[in-house]
Amino acid sequence: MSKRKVALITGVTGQDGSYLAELLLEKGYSVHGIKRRSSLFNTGRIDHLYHDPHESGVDLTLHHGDLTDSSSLTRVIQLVQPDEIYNLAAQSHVAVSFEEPEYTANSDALGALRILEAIRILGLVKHTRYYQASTSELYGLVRETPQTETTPFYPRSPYAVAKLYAHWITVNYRESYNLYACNGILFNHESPARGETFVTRKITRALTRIKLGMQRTLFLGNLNARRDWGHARDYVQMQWLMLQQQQPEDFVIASGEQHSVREFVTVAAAELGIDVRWVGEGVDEEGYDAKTGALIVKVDPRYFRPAEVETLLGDARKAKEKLGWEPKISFIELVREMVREDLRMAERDAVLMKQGYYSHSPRELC
Ligand code: NDP
Ligand code: GDR
Repeated sequence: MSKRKVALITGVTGQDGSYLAELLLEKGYSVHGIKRRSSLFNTGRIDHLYHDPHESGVDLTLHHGDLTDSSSLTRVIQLVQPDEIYNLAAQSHVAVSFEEPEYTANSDALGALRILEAIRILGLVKHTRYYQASTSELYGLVRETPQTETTPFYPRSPYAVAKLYAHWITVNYRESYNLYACNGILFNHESPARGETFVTRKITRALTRIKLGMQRTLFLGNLNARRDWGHARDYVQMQWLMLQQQQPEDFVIASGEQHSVREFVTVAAAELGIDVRWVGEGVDEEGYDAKTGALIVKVDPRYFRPAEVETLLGDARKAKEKLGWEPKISFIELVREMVREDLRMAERDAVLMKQGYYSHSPRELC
């Protein structure tokens, strides 16, 4: 009988970490995850996968660690001796990276280096395969459309610059030490588990609350930004596939379809029966409900970024041709699922509010 594979996921408590852990458990892996110490529970996305360690048959084991702390990373890697490491952990919010540039560099750039060095120093180069969560943000000020594996990079935020280092150090360890290491250049991917301050989730959460009368207005920044949005469930498949090949390579993962932030609002609102009309052209236009005339979307310049990535569109032909990968979940299905899940949560919150257990809707930042 072949030995069970062991995977280590950094960022297991995040959106992708939770979908990837689920996938690897389904495939029979023994899964280990690194989580940060937090003053509040931070395992909400993986609680359904987790068993009390005192129970038998535990498949998901969590370890405390941090990308900024080499000692914790080396300790966990030595203990776990993983066949595969998926480095998904990051300060992943682009706008926040302008406010915390040094921390972002430490975790997102040097964090990758720390893991690669741990693999090397522990003598695991021939044993362990490494996946780096690279990003379409590397293209930034885009030089060609659509973007492929050979499109030049031009990062536009401290986040993207940090990820550029992580991308190239991964290539460098592959070339220098013959490590099986891959970059997945993933375009935006969303789900009901998306963090609440990323624009898609911010929109579906706010519109469902507006629908139930719990919120009046959704404040957004650049409505004209265009993104290639896919579903996280499709994209973690590729993260795994990339580590199962003969030779390590980098791949673009994208849906090949582009929509603006404004379109996302319109589509999500339509799912809820809200008919959003836009006042005028340009970035300061605002959206109102055609039935009631109430202002639903208002532009707040606080959400503009010092340097913006206006447009991204990926070409995942290499992934399709070499790995047979294609996304299964369409844009409209993605929006529908996010709206449905947020509506369910808004309904639950509405009940709690009515009973006096919950009195305010948390402020949206980012
Ligand atoms: P999330 O923000 O949802 O998750 C990030 C994870 O990293 C969380 O588990 C977080 O822990 C953890 N983390 C943050 N900082 C540290 C640190 N210093 N040490 C250890 N863990 C840390 O991101 P996603 O799941 O959306 O993205 C996964 C990865 O893919 C990220 O690296 C992101 O930059 C990258 N990426 C994402 C894309 C997307 O569209 N989603 C597209 C391209 C790349 P906690 O839960 O405690 O906050
Ligand atoms: P992004 O995602 O920066 O592409 O990074 P985000 O959803 O934050 O922004 C997408 C676009 O929407 C515009 N926008 C707003 N964004 C936020 N967050 N809040 C707003 O109110 C708002 N209004 C307009 C933004 O300006 C931007 O143009 C995500 C992250 O997951 C990264 O980790 C990942 O690498 C990239 O996707 C690919």
